[in-house]
Amino acid sequence: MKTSIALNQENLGLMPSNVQTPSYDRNKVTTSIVHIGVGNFHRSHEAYYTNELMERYGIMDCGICGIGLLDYDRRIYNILKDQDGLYTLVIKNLDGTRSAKIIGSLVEYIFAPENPIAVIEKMANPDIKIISLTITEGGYNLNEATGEFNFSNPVIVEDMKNPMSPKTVFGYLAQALKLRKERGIAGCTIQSCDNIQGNGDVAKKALLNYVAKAEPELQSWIEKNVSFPNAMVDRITPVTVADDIKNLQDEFLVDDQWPVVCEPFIQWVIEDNFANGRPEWEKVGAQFVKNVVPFENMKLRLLNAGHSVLGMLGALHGYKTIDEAARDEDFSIFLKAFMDEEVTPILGDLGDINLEQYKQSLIKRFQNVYIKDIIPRICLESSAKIPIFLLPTIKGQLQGDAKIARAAFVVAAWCKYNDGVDENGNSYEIVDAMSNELIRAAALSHQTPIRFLEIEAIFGKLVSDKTFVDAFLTSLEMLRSKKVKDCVKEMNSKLASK
Ligand code: CS2
Repeated sequence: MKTSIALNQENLGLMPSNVQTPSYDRNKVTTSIVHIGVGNFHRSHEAYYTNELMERYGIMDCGICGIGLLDYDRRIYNILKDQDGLYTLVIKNLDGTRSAKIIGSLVEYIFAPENPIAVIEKMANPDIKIISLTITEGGYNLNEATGEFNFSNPVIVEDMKNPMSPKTVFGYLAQALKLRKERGIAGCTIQSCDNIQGNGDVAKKALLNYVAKAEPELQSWIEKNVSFPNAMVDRITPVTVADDIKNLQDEFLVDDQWPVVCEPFIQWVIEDNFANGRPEWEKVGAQFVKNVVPFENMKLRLLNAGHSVLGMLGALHGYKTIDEAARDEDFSIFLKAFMDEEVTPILGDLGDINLEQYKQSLIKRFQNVYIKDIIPRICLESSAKIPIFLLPTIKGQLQGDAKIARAAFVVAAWCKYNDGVDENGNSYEIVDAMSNELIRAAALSHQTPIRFLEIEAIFGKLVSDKTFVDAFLTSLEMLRSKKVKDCVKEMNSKLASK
């Protein structure tokens, strides 16, 4: 048996021919992007697009410096240090074939807890034109229902007290932008790559809220010199599991401690609003448009919400992965009807987009058996996801023809999900910043079902909408007396005739 080759710069030349390696000289790459949150998604998406620019067009001035803000990031920091910033992207096609590509665009990495000043200085460096973010849906620290910045968050309190050793993205951005202002350096773009409606607007709002209290004299400078483009980002990127590491060693002889696996599909639609220039990502497939709203609506409310539908129903049933749930006929009928009857009516004018084709392609993507996207990844942090992915659909529908039965059923399934045990009696952990509140509300809902909807930070005023509340209560009662699959079958046949 051939031995696998440790991934690092020196060994790139030893990689077998079925592994694509950077053909450009990484020493010539200069850094103009700082990225906060180097998780799997950043590595399958922005870093991939940027690598393609280097590889196919020899554009070398868009290297990325990754930043790890959290103690949790220590592992990726150590691995990337060992591997000279290199990692493998394994693309898993629908027909079961895979390709392995080593990505070289990540050329620096700073672990913030060890060196906060280096991070601030890097972000303030005049060569840096873009600070991009994947800090998750919940990372913007805004209350979902009120939209207000949460100043009582203990890490925010700490950042206000110790501005030179920040812990949060807002603390870092404020200090770095302050330096740029003081030193007369041009502004930059803060580019959110998170799954949020108006992600640029949200990033701007959160930062300006923070700055208004922490560094008030910086506010107007930011408004004049920093831009926050909105964008829709898409590529299904599951959690890396031990088998992925082993398969990469067996099939491609690459010994990578943390490769990334993903689907072949990729999309990035960006508002062309960059304060200090940008890479020509359009050369490698990104779309620059004036208005990203239709694309965001479509993606968040169909793909991401579709994931939540399959995730919640699948978790109760005891499925482990999204493809299992998506290949369950009852669930897929339910999902398609949810998309057609409850989401499509509120999407409005999508211009040239062929929506039917998009929905069909989503179902195929969900069913990709090679992706093995685990259901716990989809269900984690639902308190930050559901208000973005699903509740806008309910609110939109309530103003129109009010078809919300399936969406309300998913909210009820989420309530039941927070009991922490599936229908086979297997328990699982609720991974969520609001887990205590969710678990408590779900427990109370056994006696008084509406308690779940009383979590104001999530549902806001929806608790007083009778149509929604009735639909939720009917669903929860059904889910607590029957198996989820039987409920779904019943809903499929009952609602089909309407
Ligand atoms: C998922 C997303 O986290 C989730 O719930 O829906 O991570 C999804 O896989 C990506 O947005 C795909 O682009």
